[in-house]
Amino acid sequence: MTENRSEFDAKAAESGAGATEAFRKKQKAAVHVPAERVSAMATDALQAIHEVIRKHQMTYEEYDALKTWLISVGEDGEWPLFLDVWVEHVVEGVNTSHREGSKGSIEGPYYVPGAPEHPHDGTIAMREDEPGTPLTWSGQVTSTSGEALGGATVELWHADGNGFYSQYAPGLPEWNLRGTFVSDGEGRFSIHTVQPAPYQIPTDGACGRLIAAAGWHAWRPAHLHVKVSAPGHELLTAQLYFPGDPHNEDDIASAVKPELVLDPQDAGDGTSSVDYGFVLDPVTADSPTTR
Ligand code: MBD
Ligand code: FE
Repeated sequence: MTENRSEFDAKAAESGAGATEAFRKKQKAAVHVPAERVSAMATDALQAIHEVIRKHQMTYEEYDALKTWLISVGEDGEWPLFLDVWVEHVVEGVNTSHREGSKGSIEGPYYVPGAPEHPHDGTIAMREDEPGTPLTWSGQVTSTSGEALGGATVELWHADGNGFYSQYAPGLPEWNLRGTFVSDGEGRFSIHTVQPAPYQIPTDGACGRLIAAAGWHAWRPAHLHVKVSAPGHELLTAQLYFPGDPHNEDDIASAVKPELVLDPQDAGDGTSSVDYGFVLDPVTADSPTTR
C-alpha cells in the first residue's frame, strides 16, 4: 500500500464514525414504538438468529468472534454505516411499495439537511479544480395526476471524484457537492455538477473487517443522492446511477434499481448531459412517514 492509499483509508474510517454523530444530532426526540410491536419484531429477529446458529452449528470460537465484532461496530461508530448498507434497502422497499410515481432508493449515511439553495438553473457548490466529468442534469417534477410541480425542491448530494462526501471527510469545503434546487413554474430544473466516482465503503473499520473476513468486495457504484419534495406530496428519496458501472449489478448496499440508471449523453467536449425527472405521489391518509 502506498502512503497515499492509507491516507485515503484514514479519511474513509472517519466517514463511518462521523455518520454516528450526525445521526445522534438528527434524532433528538425519542421515538415511541408500542410494546406489542417491539415484542413481535424482537422475538422474530432473535428467532431468525437462533435459526442461523442451528443451521450452521455455530462453535464457541465463532460466537466469541461475533461478540468481538459486534462490540467493535459500536466502538468504530459504524452502526449507521452497517444498517444503511445491509438493512435499509428492505425498509425502503416496505415503505414505498404502494407508490405509483417514481422509484426511490435508500438515503444512506451521508445526507445533511439545509444545503445552499439555488434557482431552478444553477451550479452546485464545488471547488475550482473539482475533479470529474462536468454533468448537466435537467428534468421536471410532476405529480402522478400529471400536474407540473413548480416550487418543488430537489436536494442533491454526492461524493467527489475520489469518492469522498463533504462534512464526512476532512479537507473539503463544508457544502461541496451539496445543493438544493427549486423547480420553476413548470416544475423544471437544470443542475450543473460533476460525475461522482464509485464509492468504496471504509475498509479499516468493523464493516470493512466483516467484508474482508467474508471475502466480499466493498464497492457501491457511482451514484447521485436526491430528495425531491413538493407540498401535498410524499417525499421521494432516490439514488441515480451511471450505465456501465461494474457495480450496478453487485452494489454492496443493494440499492440499484433499473429505473434509477441514467442515460447520459456525451456532449463531445468532455462534458455530458442527462434528462431525468420525478413523478411524486400525493399524500393520502395512509401515507407512511418516509424519508
Ligand atoms: C454511501 O455513500 C451510501 O450511499 C450508502 C448507502 C452506504 C454507504 C455509503
Ligand atoms: Fe452515497
